[in-house]
Amino acid sequence: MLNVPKLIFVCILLAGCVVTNLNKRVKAGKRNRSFDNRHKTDNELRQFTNTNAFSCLALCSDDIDCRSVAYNFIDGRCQEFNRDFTNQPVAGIYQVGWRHFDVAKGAACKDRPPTARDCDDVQSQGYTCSGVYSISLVTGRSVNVLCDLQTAGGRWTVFQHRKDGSVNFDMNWSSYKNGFGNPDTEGNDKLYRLTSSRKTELLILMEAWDGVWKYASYSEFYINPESDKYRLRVSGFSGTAGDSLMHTMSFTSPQGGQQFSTRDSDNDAWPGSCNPTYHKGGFWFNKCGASDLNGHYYSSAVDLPDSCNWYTFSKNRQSLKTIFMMVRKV
Ligand SMILES: [Ca+2]
Repeated sequence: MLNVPKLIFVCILLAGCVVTNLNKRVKAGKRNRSFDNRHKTDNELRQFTNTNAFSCLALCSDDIDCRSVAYNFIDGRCQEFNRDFTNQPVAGIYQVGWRHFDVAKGAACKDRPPTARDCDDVQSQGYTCSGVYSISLVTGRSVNVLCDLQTAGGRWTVFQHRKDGSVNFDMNWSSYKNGFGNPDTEGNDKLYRLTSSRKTELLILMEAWDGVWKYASYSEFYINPESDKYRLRVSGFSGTAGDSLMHTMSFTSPQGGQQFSTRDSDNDAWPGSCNPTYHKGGFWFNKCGASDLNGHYYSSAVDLPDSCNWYTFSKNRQSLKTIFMMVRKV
């Protein structure tokens, strides 16, 4: 007779070893034991069959919108979810074999390359941990930027990040030109340098207050120089969060795309100034009412026009919990 209990015991050990090894490679796997032997279907993104624990976690680590996985060590099924299991009520039906893992993306790194042009260059030098790196956009001058070296192949230079309300984003033109925070906004001058000399794509990752992550991806993205008020040029949308930037392109002048506006520099298409009448922060406002990822950070999902929001995420102005805006060369 097959020794089933022993087989399961070996499988459990094996899964543990795989996850331990995987931690070194893709920062995967904080085990959530409260979901052991629970089969969940809510928040499922996709499902794979005939996987092992290693490939299940690796698949999630590579997918833009995956935040956690469930792996069934008996039949090899792998589920990806668009939220993690932290602070989530135990749900699903009882089914033997399931193990759940939150997939951490972006662990801290200790080693840093001496010089790098951007996050793409950091990764090509063999560094694989997401975190803050020093890069030189202009010869002889270094700036600290956040690099995402894991999402969808990595190589991303993060130019805007919202994570809490500690940094005021309702800043003036000069602050948005030069950047502020540490380093929460790189500033439009650096963004212009990053996007003007080569074809660049844009990825926006967003988390709602219920823990759900969605993304918006644009295959081409750049901004014009300050002389044209950092006019937005973007096209080629794909993603799960909807195309909220289309609004800023849809009423356009022949130049295409809106200019950047702040509370002290009204370049929007509305007769008044969108900030502060409707919005906060600096953004490529059109005739107001559009999404604003630099809006006021509320500590809950309030539905207000001046919040940091992405309208097509949930068809309202709900303030988002986490935002990453990042670019990489195509
Ligand atoms: Ca105006």
